[in-house]
Amino acid sequence: MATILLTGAAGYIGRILRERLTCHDVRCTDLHPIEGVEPLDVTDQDAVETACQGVDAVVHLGGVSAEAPFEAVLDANVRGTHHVLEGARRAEVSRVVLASSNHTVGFHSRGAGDLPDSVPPAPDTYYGWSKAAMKSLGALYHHRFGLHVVCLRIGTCADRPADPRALWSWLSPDDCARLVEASLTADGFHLVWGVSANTRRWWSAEGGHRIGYVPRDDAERYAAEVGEPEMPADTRVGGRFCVVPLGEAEVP
Ligand code: 15L
Repeated sequence: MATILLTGAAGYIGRILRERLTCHDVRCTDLHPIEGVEPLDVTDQDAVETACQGVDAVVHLGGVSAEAPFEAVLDANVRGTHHVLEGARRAEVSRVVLASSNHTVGFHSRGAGDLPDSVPPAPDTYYGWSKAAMKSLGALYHHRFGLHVVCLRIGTCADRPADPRALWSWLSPDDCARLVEASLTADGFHLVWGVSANTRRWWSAEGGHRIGYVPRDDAERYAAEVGEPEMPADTRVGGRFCVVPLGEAEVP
């Protein structure tokens, strides 16, 4: 059992982890608190450092999770992650798990063989760019200060796949929790695709195996209800993020 600081705990993945990381002492925080979740603004360095005191690990989900104006992702995602890594270092927290995204490499296309974990950045949005910056900040804090950092390049985390793309990009809620559990014991710096054991997956499973992540769910069981992709299928990692207007937040 570990004491974990969870940022972004009121969001969708936050709820998944609150419900599943029950064998740990999880300190839940969010910019917009709800019942059982304390307020924490990751753009406030002092508040983040205080929240890091006495924890074994930080699981950092907090920030902007879709395309947004440049300044918004710079502040919440890049500065916020800097504050988390710096807070962890100052409070002597040895482990940080960072929620990154497939949109860091959104312009890579499907080719022969699985897309490796080590594929270079090719962000599809300011959002994807900010998540790539988070990853390199994580690497900096690992190399400089020896923090154990696992960066999760999350696909489509959802209760079930909702469209043909998710038949390969889906990360089930249970696999999401398995991925974070594995990340909490991995030493060193790792960048890992956050995806389930989907029959149609084309993102490498190697990095996941290296940290002991064994996904169990497969989007294929929903294939009939989701339907097949129209031809020509979009085979870029980022899907529609490759064409959304740059820097414009989507109206829900
Ligand atoms: C993400 O990074 C987003 O946060 C999420 O809303 C989805 O769009 C997901 O990627 C995806 O690519 O499906």
